[in-house]
Order: sequence, then structure tokens, then C-alpha cells
Amino acid sequence: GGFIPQEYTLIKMEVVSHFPPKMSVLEGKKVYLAVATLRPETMYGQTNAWVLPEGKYGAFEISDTEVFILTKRAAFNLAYQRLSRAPEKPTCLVELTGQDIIGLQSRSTLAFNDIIYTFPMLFVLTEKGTGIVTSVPSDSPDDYTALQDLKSKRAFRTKFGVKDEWVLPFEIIPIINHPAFGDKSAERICIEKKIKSQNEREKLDEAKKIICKGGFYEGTMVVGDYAGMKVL
Ligand code: A2H
Repeated sequence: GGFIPQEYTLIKMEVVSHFPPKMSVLEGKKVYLAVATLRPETMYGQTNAWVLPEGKYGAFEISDTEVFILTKRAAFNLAYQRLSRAPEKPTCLVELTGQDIIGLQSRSTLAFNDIIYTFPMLFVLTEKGTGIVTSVPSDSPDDYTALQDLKSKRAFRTKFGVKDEWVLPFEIIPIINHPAFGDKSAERICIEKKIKSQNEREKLDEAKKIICKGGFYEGTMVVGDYAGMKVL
């Protein structure tokens, strides 16, 4: 015993940009980035999505018309939950790396930002969720620091082919008021703990422990249809 399944909310982000040549086989299909989150109420504050640049992904047929980009492992898990064109058999239309996905533009549910770009993050785990993560820098210290790294380090952008105009305009969108850390709780805790980059994993784990519980159990929505209500 001891195996406890983790239940995530899967968000479909429809890819709206032109496909690079490698992905031309997907032309004419409805293609989505599938992201896994424990915090669907934070989707208002999405600024971008994250992939692991050297991670292995694929475009898998979910139905006759829909294609999800995610890891093979995630496609397999979905295929056993009736989300695959061929039951229990993921079919991959094209194999991709995270680097191939960087720069794709998508649209996401609830997000105030119209276009969600995909950016590199060095600590995305390909063994967790779908291997693609939606970024909410107001409430997630991981997302906040990874976005700061991209905004403040030109070399980092150049290395992964991220254009300045894709990333520099992003502002953090306040979505939840945390009773102790305000409405940009991730920024506040990262400044207090002097977290300088996404590499500071121990400090980031501490930061998450400190703010995530409060944001979830005691936070109040400040935007959207449920503004004024408790998150939980
Ligand atoms: B959460 P747990 Cl605002 N690699 O979503 C790394 N991290 C991943 C991932 C992967 N493959 N798949 C999902 N995640 C992230 C929102 C969020 C999240 C907020 C605040 C806290 C938070 C926006 N990002 O998670 O290890 C996703 O980020 C705090 C842990 O399964 C997902 O929820 O518990 C969370 O990790 C799942 O982590």
C-alpha cells in the first residue's frame, strides 16, 4: 500500500500561434497545451506557461479532432481515463522537446491575459502532472522567481530563444488576498526571503510552505465572479 493518487485539475490552453515547421502535421487540428494544477482558482492570474527545455513531449490524439501537447507519461495516464483517440493507447502525431514548445502562444480559461506564451523553467518535472505548468507569479513563488529570471537575465532569454517583447511587458496580476502577505503574496515572500533565482530550491520550498496554505485556506478572491469570497 501507500500509493496515494494525486488528483489535478487539467487546463486546456488552445494553441493559437502558427506552428513551426516541425509541427506542420498538426495544421488544421485543435491543439492544446494541457497543464496540471492544484490551484484552479488562480487561473485568473496566469501570465505564461512553463516547460522543461530539454524535456520530452509529444502531440497526442485525444479525440478525432483534439490534440494535447504533454509528456508521454501523462498521455498514457489520460488514455486510461478515456482521454485518447484509441482507448488505452496514446497515439503521438509528433515528438517534441520543450525547446520546440517555447514561444508557442495559447489562450487559457479565465486568464486576464489574452496571449499566454510558453517559456523555459529549469525545475519543471517531467514525471509530474503533464510536464507543462501554468504560471501564476502572484501566488506561486516558483512561478514568480522563474519569471523574474527571464525578465532580468538577457542571457537566459537568448539561450532559449525567448524574445524580449514576449516577456518584458508582464506585470503580476493580483488575484487573491492573503491575510498576512497581501495580494502579491509570492512576490512579497520572495523579497522577504531574498530569493534571487529559481535555483534557490531550499528557500523556495520554505517560501511555498509559508504562503501557500494561507492563500488557499484563508485567502479571499479579489477578482472574477467570486471576488470577495473565500478561496475555500
Ligand atoms: B500549482 P504537487 Cl498559484 N513540474 O499551480 C513542476 N511543478 C509542477 C508540475 C511539474 N511537472 N506540474 C504541476 N506543477 C506545479 C498553480 C499554483 C501551484 C499556485 C500556487 C501553488 C502551486 C500555478 N502554478 O503549487 O507537488 C503546479 O503549480 C504548490 C505546490 O503535486 C501545481 O499547482 O503538490 C503543483 O506544482 C503541484 O504540486
